[in-house]
Amino acid sequence: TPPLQPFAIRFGADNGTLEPQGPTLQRRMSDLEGLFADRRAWEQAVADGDPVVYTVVSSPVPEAARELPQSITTIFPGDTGGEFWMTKGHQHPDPQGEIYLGLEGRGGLLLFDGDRAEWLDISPGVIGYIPPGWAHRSVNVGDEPYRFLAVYPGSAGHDYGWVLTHGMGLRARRAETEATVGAETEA
Ligand code: PAN
Ligand code: ZN
Repeated sequence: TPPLQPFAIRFGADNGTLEPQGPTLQRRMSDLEGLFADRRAWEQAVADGDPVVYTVVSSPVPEAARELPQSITTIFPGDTGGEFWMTKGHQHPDPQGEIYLGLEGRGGLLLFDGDRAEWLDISPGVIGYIPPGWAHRSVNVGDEPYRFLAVYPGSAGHDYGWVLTHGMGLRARRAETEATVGAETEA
C-alpha cells in the first residue's frame, strides 16, 4: 500500500476517541491468562463475569514500515488478587523506541529488558520513553480509568509470548492499607 496522505486526527480528550478511527480492541480478563501472580483470583474474576480490563483504540495509520501508528489505551480501575489491572505487555520483535503520553487517571509504565526492571509514574502531561529492547506493560494504580496515547514505529511488531516466558521483573500491587503504588520484586 502507498504511504498515507497528510491528515489530521481529532482526539476526544474526555472519552479517548479518535476521529477518524482505525481498529479497536477490548481485552477481557480471560485474555490475560498467565499474567497475574494469583491464578486462582484470575480464574475467579473470569468466572465472575469476565470483565473488560482495557480497550485500545487506534488511528487509521497502519502498522507498516516507515509509518507511525498511534493508539489510545484505557485501563479500567481494579485489582486481581491485589495486583492492579494492567495490559498484557509485550516486546517489539524489531527493537525500536516508543513514547507514551499520559492523558487521564494515574498509571505506571513497567519496563523490563530481561535483566533490569524500571517503573515510571505516568499521569496527564507526562511522557514515558520506552527505549528499544525494553518490554513494556501499563498499570492503572488509581480509582478511575487510566488513559494514555502510544506512538510507535509501524514495523516494530508485537511479541506477547516474551512476557509469558520472562515475566516483567516487577509487579504493581495494591498496598494492604491504602490504594497506592506497590511495585515489588517478583517472587
Ligand atoms: C501500546 C499497547 C497497548 C495495549 O499501544 O499495545 O497499550 O497493551 P498490550 O499490547 O500489551 O496488550 C503499545 O505499546 N504499542 O506498541
Ligand atoms: Zn509497544
